[in-house]
Amino acid sequence: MASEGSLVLMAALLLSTLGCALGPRGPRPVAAPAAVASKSTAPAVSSRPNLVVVLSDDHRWDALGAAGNPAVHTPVMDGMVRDGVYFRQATVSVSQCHPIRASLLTGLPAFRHGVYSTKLVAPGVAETLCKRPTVAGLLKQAGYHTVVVGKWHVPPPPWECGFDEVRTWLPEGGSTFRDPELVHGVSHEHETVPGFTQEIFADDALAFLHGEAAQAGPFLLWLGFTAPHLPYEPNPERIEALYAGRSDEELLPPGFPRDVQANDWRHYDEAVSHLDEQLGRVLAALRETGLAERTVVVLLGDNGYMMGERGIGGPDSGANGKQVPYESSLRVPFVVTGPGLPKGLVSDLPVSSMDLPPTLLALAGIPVPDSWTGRDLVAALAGKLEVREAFVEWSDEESQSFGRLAFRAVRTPAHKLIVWKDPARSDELYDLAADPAEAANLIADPPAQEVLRDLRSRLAVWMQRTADPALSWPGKFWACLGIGREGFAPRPSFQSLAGKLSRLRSLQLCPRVKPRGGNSPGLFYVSRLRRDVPSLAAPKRRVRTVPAQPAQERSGRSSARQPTGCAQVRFWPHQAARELGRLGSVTCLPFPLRAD
Ligand SMILES: [Ca+2]
Repeated sequence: MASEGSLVLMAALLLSTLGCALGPRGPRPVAAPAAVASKSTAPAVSSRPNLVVVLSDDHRWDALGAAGNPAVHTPVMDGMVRDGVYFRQATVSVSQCHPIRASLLTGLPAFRHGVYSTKLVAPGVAETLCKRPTVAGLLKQAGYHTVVVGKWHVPPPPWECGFDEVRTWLPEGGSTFRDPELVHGVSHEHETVPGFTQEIFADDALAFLHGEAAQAGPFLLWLGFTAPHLPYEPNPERIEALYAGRSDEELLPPGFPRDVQANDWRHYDEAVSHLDEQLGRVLAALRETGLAERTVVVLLGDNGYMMGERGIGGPDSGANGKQVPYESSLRVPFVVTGPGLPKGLVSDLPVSSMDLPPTLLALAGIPVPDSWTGRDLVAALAGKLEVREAFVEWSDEESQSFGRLAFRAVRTPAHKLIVWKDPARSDELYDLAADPAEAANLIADPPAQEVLRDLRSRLAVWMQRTADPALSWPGKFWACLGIGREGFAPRPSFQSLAGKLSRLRSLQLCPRVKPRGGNSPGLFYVSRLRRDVPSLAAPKRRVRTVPAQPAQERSGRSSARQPTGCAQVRFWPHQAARELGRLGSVTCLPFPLRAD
């Protein structure tokens, strides 16, 4: 974990009370990169606007003209970008239809709600998922008329999840692109509906928008298209004509590798364009009915798709072209338009799909549940809260078809850290600005260690805040000691942290800390265990003191010395986190940090 002779302090938190806070919800204004257009004034959003949430399916970030891809034809989406806010760094919190849709409804990470993947769902989720607060349920309680059309793909049916009106819907994850088998209303009976699937959904959305309930408002319209998810085709001839006469090479987006076996970009782009056309019909209906003036429209891809990059999602991959923590799997189109929102604002804030649920509630003036991990993006645009990074998970560690590759990741527009559960698999750090293809893993690159420490600290804080069970992954998130609940130092050094810790009455660190490599339990030294740290002074089952022992006897490293008068405390990190967390002023967080 650390080089010989280095000091590793298993800890990372600083205190707001010590004047060093940089809390995850800190009040610092949004730092807008120079390339980003920004407004100096806070947007004034209309009171209780209608909300239309349009979900595209397996929609890569760059399958969008406004993303800089000249090959794909998306005039309607590009128009939304001109009319609203385009979050071009948006990522999903989990890259698959089933878990992400449960997250969008419940505001919770997959590891919390239990829909881990299409193949792994915690027992009883169908009965319990929508017993929790949901976006639709909370809006309904607040007087919104809540309507669903299109792809659902959540374990309980929509009427159990807060929807008043269930129109034409697809319970499952996918369907044919023409003459699909769909369900009408509160039913589980499928019937074949003639026509193109995207048009059927748009037709039904239009039927609602032209009705009395829409005019009465306010409403939530949850509109799930199935494009451009497999099978990509058939699409209408007028859509096919958009790409006729162009070579496959011409249809690759800029930046897509030319040396991989690419998936079917022609039909994928057709599917995007057909969706774009149908979205245009929805937006036109909003204008024709006068609803546009009081309606916020969100376009969000539910996950990306690798389309053959890194050998993933190629021609024979079926639907398994996502799940992974790389850019084309995680990044999606995310555009918001509506009254009072900025127009033509291109934002590089590292927003997440997890931010949509609280943003919807905030737009409606509804308090956001404390358990929700996302951020109100309207407040972020106004500089009222900070959006510094996005977090990503894959929590299905059992399904062979997804590689049994559970991970956590933290991403900024500049960098990404991926931590795999598998201890044999190297973690990954990428400089996204210099290396957007994520070709060079910088995890062991000496100049990158400062960035690595920073991202680890951010991930640690988030995992602690969300009580992420991945804290118990052996050998990954072992051992650290932090102080305070409100914030952390992005790069705490041993000296600075030891100095601050020494000001606490409860606990003092020894001046030297010896790293302990390998798996948990972690090990750290404290010079004194005071009576007001009862769970350490009177150790419990897994938090216990052990006799002092020269470090070189364990490690054979002569440079490590047991500090005189210090005690060792051996602990399993997640239990220690819990024990220390009870103290109020002391919280344990994962990840070792190298000392100065
Ligand atoms: Ca999807």
